[in-house]
Amino acid sequence: MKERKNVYQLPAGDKTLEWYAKAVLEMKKRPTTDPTSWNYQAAMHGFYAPSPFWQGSAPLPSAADQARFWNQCQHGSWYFLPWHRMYLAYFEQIVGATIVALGGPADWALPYWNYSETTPHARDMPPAFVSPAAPTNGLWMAGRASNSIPARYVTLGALNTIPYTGDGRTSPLGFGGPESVFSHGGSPHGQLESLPHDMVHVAIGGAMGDPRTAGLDPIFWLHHANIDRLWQVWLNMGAHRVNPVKKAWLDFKFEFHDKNRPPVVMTSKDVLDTRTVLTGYTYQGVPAGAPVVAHAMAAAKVANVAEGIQLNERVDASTTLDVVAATNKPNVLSSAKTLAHLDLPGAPRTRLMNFAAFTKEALVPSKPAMSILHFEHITGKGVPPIHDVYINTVENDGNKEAHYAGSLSFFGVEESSVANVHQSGSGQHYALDVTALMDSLKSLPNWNAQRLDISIEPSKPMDANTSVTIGRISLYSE
Ligand SMILES: [Cu+2]
Repeated sequence: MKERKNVYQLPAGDKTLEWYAKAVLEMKKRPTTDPTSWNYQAAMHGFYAPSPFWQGSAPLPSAADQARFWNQCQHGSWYFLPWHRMYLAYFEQIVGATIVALGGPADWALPYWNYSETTPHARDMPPAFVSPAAPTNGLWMAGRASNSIPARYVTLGALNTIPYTGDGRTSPLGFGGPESVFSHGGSPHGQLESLPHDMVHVAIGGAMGDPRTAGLDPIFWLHHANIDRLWQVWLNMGAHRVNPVKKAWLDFKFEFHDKNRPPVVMTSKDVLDTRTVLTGYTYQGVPAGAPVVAHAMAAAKVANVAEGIQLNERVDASTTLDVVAATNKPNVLSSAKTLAHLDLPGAPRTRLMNFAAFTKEALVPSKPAMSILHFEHITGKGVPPIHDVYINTVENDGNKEAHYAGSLSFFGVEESSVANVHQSGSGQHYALDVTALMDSLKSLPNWNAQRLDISIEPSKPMDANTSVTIGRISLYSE
């Protein structure tokens, strides 16, 4: 059993990163046609020949091989977590075999980067990935935009999400993504995928900022190990946090290559327990095993304290939502803030009580109606900056942060804007749960029940090679 360790808690003199760096350089020597090469492994996530990051990668495998094994990454989908777990498992096996061939230890495991920790420098990329800044350092990557992630882009509110699936329209948003077919986008990203996953990609930028090049950056794999770890953390919190049980999720087959290169097949069912994925692994500090189910609030609180977040449960997975307002023209984003507004239908609706299920909770009449703000048909070019969304800042009450609704990463927007074998080209879709924010804004003196003002603000200037258009902004509510 391997243990994937916290990269910032590796003991002095530990060789995990040193061996990783050696293996990366070794895998980079292999031709792109070799499934165990650095390029081939990255291309399984995504490949885009015109990208500067892919220059010099020829000769390439046959078109048939590319169609079968490349561009497989699952985003905006309930397969996001299991697909990336499988992908990491075979990658770790291939790196491990490379390290053994180089004379290294047999128990190498991928470390994880927990950027959400409150320890100093947790949000800085581990130093070994930054310096020396030279191609001789297997962990360094040219073209990154930043080596540090702003705090608001690594928060873990996703762990509060109860249902695994959900699209924020017919149901609340899900932790792991909406039910979908084999997918590259188009449907809203799951809560964990939106934040912190997408944000970390775009905040680092460069190759990491685009799914078609992200796997080329050695930090990608430590980032995804952390996302994979958070899946287990979420399950361990219990209180109805469970994986899907539908056969469409459990049995869908994905193809990879193992360390000996032949194709192998895996399904979600094969990766439900990390201890039985290939030779098995656990995460340092995270109990593995069967998740606690049904109101395990004590365990949930312990897990939350460990992750440094507040518990704010929503167990109402059966809630249905309706669109209550939408914009009627697209919004083109720029380096200035973009203002849009929604005409609301009037007085806020209050949640209907189910007196058949008369509980302590039902005695509280003021539970706010769930409200989800959707950004649909997002198309664009390049790697645009993360944009922060505020509601009703026109009130200018001097407390802007109290109006913060969340952020939009646009991770993969260029790819989603073009129709191809995997997607329609109808663009991306993000959804922000604004239930608590709307509830607090309603208590402000200038609340207008007929109008919601939305401000979309770039976290840094847009450069000339990037663009984003949001086709429609809509509000769904109970
Ligand atoms: Cu990713």
